[in-house]
Parts: sequence; C-alpha cells; structure tokens
Amino acid sequence: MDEEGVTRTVPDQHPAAPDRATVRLALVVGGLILAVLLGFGLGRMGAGGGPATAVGLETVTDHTHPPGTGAHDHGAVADQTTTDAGGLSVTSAGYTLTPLGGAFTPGREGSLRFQIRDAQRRAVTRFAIVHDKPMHLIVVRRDLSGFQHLHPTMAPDGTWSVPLTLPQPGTWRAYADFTTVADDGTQTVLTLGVDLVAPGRYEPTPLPAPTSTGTVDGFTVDYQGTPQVGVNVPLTFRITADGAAPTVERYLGAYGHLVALREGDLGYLHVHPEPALVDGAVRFWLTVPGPGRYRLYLDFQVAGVVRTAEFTVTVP
Ligand SMILES: [Cu+2]
Repeated sequence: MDEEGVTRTVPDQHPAAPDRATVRLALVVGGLILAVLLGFGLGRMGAGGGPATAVGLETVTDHTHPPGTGAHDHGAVADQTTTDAGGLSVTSAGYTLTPLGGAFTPGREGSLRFQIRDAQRRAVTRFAIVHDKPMHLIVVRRDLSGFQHLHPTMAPDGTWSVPLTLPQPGTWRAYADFTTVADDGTQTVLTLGVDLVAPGRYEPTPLPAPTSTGTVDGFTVDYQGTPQVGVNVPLTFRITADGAAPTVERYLGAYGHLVALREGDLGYLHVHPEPALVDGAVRFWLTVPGPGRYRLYLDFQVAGVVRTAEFTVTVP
C-alpha cells in the first residue's frame, strides 16, 4: 500500500469452482435439513396438499436480496449490527466463532479454519446466502493495513476453511460476516471477530490522512458524502480511468462492496449498497456509531478484476 492511502489489486478471490461447490453444498445441506423438518408437510403435499413447503426453502436459498433494499430487512431476522459496530467479540447472540488451530508465518500461505457454534456448542451448518456467499471473511492488520476479503468454504461438519497469507508480522483481525438459519427458520445476522497472530517485529503503518480520493491500478475513485454519527447518510463513489468512466460490473450481487473499520477498536460496520448505479456511481448508506477515524474499503469490479480502493474518514 502506498502513502496515498490506496490499495492493491485483489487477485481472484472468487474462483468459480469452489464457489459453486459452496453454494451447492449450502443448497444440499439446507435441502436435507428442510426435507427432514418438513417431511410431514411434504407428505401432505404428496397427498394433495398445497405448495406450502416451498416457503421454507426460500429462506435458505433466496436470501440474496436486491442490495440496498433493506439488505437484512427480513421479518424474522435479528440484526445486531444496525447501529453498533460489529466484529468486536467472538461471541454474540449465542453464537461463537471458534478458530481451529492455525499458526501463521508472515508471508507464507497458511490455512484459517474455524467453526461457528451455537449455544449448545454445536457447529452451525445452515447459513443464508448473502451477497452470493454464505460466509464473508475480512482480514486486516490491527493498524488497518493489508485488507483482504475472502470467502471460505464449509465442510459438511460446519468447519470453514480458506487459504490465508498474513504478509507482515503483527496482530491481525479476522471478521466472519454471516447469517445463520436456525431450525425454526429464524435468521441471525452476525459479525464475529477474532485476532490472528503473525509472529515477528510489528512496525505499524500510520493511518493515511483523510481523503475522498483513492487510486488503484490507474483507476481513480472519488466519493461524495459526509459520514455522521447516528445518521444514515449516502456515500456515492465514482470510478474513473483516464478521465472516462469504465463499466463497473456487478460483483457478488452488487456494484460494489464497502467495509468500514474504526480505528482504535477495529469495530466493523455493515454498509448497504443501492441495487442500481446512481448516474453511473455506486451509492451506499452508512451509519457511523460514534466519532473517530474510520478506514473505508471499497471493492469494485471492472473488466472482471476486483480491486479495492481505500479511504480514511474522520467523523467529528
Ligand atoms: Cu464477501
């Protein structure tokens, strides 16, 4: 990362095969559970009952909502992250992020493995697909450098794993952003966080100065909007290259993905995008829970390549 507070090219973090496998797995697992739960209903259906059972399936497979249309506005959803920052705890709402081993050597590819366990200590295997994925994993060093956005895959026993390289020594924060689906269909939106350690001499990078312009690989990204404490305000990002506007492509079901992290405690903010471009720009709605400095990370895709632009914002 350079001093401008800008970025790097994100390699293809969404290989097609594992993704499909993950989705398929989620569908299969969800389907099996539903088949058991709804066996009685299905039997009735076979006997000439109504199509009532289709509804349950949709809560698992059709969670992906038009981004921005109240992204987690489901009737049965308990959303803990609307106003407060998430990712500050390994346990919330009865669910626990449990890392499974895993030592990291700086600069060497390792593997992050973990489970999400429920209040009965059972590994959760039923997750809703949100923004095309059942699990979003954000990794950043505690100085807010080295941002990564990954998508682990789940084994049938509920163990998630993803190759992970921590390029520099230091303490890193990993955020698991997911939605569980309980046996009764209740969905819980959560971001749990845990620290990872890459042993070695930690030389923190100072947070770059606030700016509303970022550049990455010849792309310039400007945003308009002023984050305010406790107010949901629009942030509109415009992407240009050589003075022209490239075609911004949909990526994970939206025209961009934005993560905001708070300096000091690394609180994680959910940011909801609007479903369509606004005059060619990507618009998000952000509520900041308190004053401080925040780092914004915008993932966007042009010509099949995902890049991340970064910005520091001071909220008075
Ligand atoms: Cu993701």
